[in-house]
Amino acid sequence: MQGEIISVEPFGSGHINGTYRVFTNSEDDYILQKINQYVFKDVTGLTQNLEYVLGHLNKKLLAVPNSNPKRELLTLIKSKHDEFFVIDEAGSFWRMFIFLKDTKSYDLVTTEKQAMEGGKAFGKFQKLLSDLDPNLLVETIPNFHHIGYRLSNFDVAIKKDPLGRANTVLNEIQFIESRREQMSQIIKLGEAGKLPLRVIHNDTKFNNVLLDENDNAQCVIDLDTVMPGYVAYDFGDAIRTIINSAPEDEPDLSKIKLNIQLFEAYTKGYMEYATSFLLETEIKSLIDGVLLLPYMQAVRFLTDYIDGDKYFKTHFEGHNLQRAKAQLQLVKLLEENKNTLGDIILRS
Ligand code: ADP
Ligand code: GN1
Ligand code: MG
Repeated sequence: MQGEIISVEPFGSGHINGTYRVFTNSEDDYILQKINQYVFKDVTGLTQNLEYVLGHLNKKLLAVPNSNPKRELLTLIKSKHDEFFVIDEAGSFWRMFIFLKDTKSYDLVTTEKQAMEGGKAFGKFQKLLSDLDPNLLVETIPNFHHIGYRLSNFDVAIKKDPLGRANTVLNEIQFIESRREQMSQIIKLGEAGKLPLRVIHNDTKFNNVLLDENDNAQCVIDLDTVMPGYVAYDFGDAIRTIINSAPEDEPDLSKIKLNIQLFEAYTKGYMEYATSFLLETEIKSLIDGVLLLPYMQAVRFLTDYIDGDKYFKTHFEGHNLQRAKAQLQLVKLLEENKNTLGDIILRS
């Protein structure tokens, strides 16, 4: 780290880690993060993944004319003890990245340009990692996007029901139950060997890509879940946050609408990179990811609500329930428009 610290302030709207901006009197500011150890049990494995992934991306970018890894990639800072994290007296893990100045991280996408640039960023990210051996990476959160695993956690939460909340969400439980079978196509195809496991990002919500001051793609961030998965997971998770014209936790369900133009723009940007390496079966699976990811997200939010809000940061009582309801509303709208969206993917 360069320079003297001037101040440290909480930063961003991530749901998992504790994130701070460290202002200094040098050219660089820094992002300081307290890693959430309830979520990430193996911080050493996670850090090793980061080193592999950033090392690989750096090598690949250096071969691209006019690229600038310091702008386009996260830079992890080493501690005095030559490690990429520091453990405090309480046993908490902290780490630091260079703060990428003059960038924007959008919770809500409003223009086709932003959506298209996001698509390019995640398409390029997957493409650059398509020759990294997935077996080198540890699963930082086992079964992260395995819908069967998520539904079995949901079942356990309902059974234990520590706060007596399950009875108050019977409609939502019923909605989830009625779609159990149809939401398992991707995992079934994957387990049957019909979809390749690749290195994917696994957390492609739009605020995990930084755009520059002109809304051009600059850097993909939040790499803690980069590990093996199916490409449809990344596509669906990004679309979940782009196609919805309302925030992820919108309380007024009538405000949740699909913005098909933004969907089309993201898909176009993504396909610019993805058509060069995706198999036909993967392209066909993308539409299933579009329905699956908001469904899985609703299952995860509702499980956490029933469990007593232990996983996601919440800002008020009932926040996870409000998030789950909004995601389920999004699933309803996506189901109604599945054919239109599927056609757009196939012609992009
Ligand atoms: P979480 O896992 O909690 O989502 P993130 O790593 O995504 O944590 O960081 C939270 C937010 O902090 C991001 O959404 C982004 O706005 C901001 N951020 C993270 N890293 C950087 C960085 N290197 N430069 C600028 N902003 C960053
Ligand atoms: C979390 O870390 P963040 O806020 O970018 C979560 C994602 C969810 C998302 C929902 C490690 O993402 O899986 O999709 O919240 N990350 C982890 O907003 O669980
Ligand atoms: Mg994040």
